[in-house]
Amino acid sequence: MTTLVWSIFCRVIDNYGDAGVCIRLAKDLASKGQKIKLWIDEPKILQWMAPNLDPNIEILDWPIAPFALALEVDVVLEAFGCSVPDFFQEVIAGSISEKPKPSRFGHETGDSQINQRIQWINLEYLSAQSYASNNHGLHSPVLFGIAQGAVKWFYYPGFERTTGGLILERGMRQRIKSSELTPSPETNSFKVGLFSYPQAPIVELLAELKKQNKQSGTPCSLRVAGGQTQIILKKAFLPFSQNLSATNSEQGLEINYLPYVSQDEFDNFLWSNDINFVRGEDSLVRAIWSAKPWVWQIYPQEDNIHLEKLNALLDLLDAPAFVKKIHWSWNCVPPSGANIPSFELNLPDLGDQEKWTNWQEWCCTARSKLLELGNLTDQLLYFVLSKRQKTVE
Ligand code: TRH
Repeated sequence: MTTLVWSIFCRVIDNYGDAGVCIRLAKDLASKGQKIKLWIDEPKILQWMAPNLDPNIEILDWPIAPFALALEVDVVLEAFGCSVPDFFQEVIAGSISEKPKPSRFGHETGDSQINQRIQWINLEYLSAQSYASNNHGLHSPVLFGIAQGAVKWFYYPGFERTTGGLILERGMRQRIKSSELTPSPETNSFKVGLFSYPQAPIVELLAELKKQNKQSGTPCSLRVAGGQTQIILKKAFLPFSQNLSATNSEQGLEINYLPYVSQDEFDNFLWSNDINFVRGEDSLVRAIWSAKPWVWQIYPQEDNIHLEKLNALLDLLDAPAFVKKIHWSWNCVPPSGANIPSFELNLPDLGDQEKWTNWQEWCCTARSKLLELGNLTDQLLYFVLSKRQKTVE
């Protein structure tokens, strides 16, 4: 495989997803022999998210690191429309050359074609909506500004063959295969992984777990990933412990607060739970690969447009009606944020084996379907190499 030098640009906006996706992509590209320069405006995040990086990945503090370091570059990838600095746009535009256009018979025609040696890619947000398929792989010529004359390609991750697919990092297929051969041992507790936005009905989830524990006698353990949810939960848990004057575990509901951990440990966490509440983009994909029943909280947007994105995924993966209902409950914002009598999380009863098996089987089917898409990284590499062949060779 040709080794290319990639400059990946990432701006951490308000969460960890942008960095999470970029670092996953960087790691997977590096595992395929690619050389990566990751320009990131909050490199501190990587201390916990991605310690011990491959030496083929260089982390550069954007915009502090001198751009001149970046003159050696074959691919510029801007994540989620983060706009590469002017300096890079100039470098990209500088890589454009005009070549005589050969005819079908090999001789020159007198016409010329524009060649851009540096491939400029915009990696888009993940969506199951049709625009991902419709726009994937399209290019847009830059009509004015420093990069005038250059071409930018739009790369859409997605859940269909007509998109760029999902990152399926090295070793994941093997991990999935082994898990299918040796199903996880039966335990007598119910482990719930929680990684959510503050808008999630967390108090209701607590109430639900308490109810389920009372009905089934199964001890429940809520394992909360690092972030704001922990603060909310600590406050929310107080009324429970005061009313019941008992310790957490005596109540059959244990709450564990996790520190921020590396992506590898985060993935192990998802694989070790019986159900995962995940959010955003990257943790959703990792939960899908684990095939433990998952509930996705989508990044909330104005006018509820995010709900269209949520439904597009549930429809595309043919989610059972009860799984859709749970998603709708989990994604609605309760007016007061407190216990609302009419609010139902709609989780199946722990004793309802049939429903849990249905859910589990649906997760496995969805995973198998998505595994068929192949790996986003391989497709991206192929995409870049084919565009490059047309321009460089
Ligand atoms: O943090 P997120 O909510 O990110 C979101 C989404 O990407 C969304 O699409 C975007 O618009 C918004 O950011 C700005 O959730 P996500 O996508 O699951 O990313 C979390 C990343 O953090 C993921 O790579 C896993 C990683 N992580 C760890 O590695 N360790 C941890 O302890 C935790 C809590 C997270």
